[in-house]
Amino acid sequence: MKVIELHESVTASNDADAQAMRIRMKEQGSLLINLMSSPGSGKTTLLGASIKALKDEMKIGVMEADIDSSVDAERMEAAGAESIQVHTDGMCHMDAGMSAQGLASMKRDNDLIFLENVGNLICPAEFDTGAGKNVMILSVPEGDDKPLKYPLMFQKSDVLVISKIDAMPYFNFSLEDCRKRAKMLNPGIEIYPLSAKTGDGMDAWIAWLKEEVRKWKEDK
Ligand SMILES: Nc1nc2c(ncn2[C@@H]2O[C@H](COP(=O)(O)OP(=O)(O)OP(=O)(O)O)[C@@H](O)[C@H]2O)c(=O)[nH]1
Ligand SMILES: [Mg+2]
Repeated sequence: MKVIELHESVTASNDADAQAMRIRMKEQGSLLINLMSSPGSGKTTLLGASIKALKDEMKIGVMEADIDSSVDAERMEAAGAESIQVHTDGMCHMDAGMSAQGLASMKRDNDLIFLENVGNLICPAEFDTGAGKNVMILSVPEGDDKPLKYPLMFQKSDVLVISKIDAMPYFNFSLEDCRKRAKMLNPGIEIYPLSAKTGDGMDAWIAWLKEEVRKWKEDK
């Protein structure tokens, strides 16, 4: 398992670096998806199920960003993706320079690359990683009020995945209230409620991924 120790980017121009990276990734035909959420909301589980559904149709890479350990990267490699683990030197987010350092160590041109960002709903939203799409996950046990408390994350995301919907009977979670609150902050946000455990709602999410990879390659 490849583990890369990252250091904070020296450049002050993160937005420019991120834009340059998006252009490079477009030329290469690799769609980078930045996946953000609280710790334990189900990022790695969703990635495992997505890799299983897509690995016969496209090459998939995963960059796992954590403060320590390589358990998630090992799970992704076992699922069939090219997988690298990056350690963020204690930092609670990834930025464009850090993503570029991680991507440089991938050995093949993947069609789809997931960056599993460090688990929290605050700092990752503040830094453009150079990804083509930003996806956030909110799990049912976290509560439907989170758009009110962490607005920036909802504003920066193209897609909101509401995960663990199989747990809905045990929590006071209103899909409708959550949807309204997220749309108020970001009218264009697409919302996919699903359970990676039961497979409920997975088809729509997988269809979105396929379509985005197709568009990313086509609009070159
Ligand atoms: N009931 C239920 N549990 C789930 C689902 N998806 C994930 N889990 C459980 O949630 C816990 C955390 O899942 P992970 O996929 O490791 O979450 P993560 O967001 O990658 O966690 P970090 O990387 O530590 O931030 C595990 O116990 C999973 O089995 C789901 O759809 N339903
Ligand atoms: Mg994880």
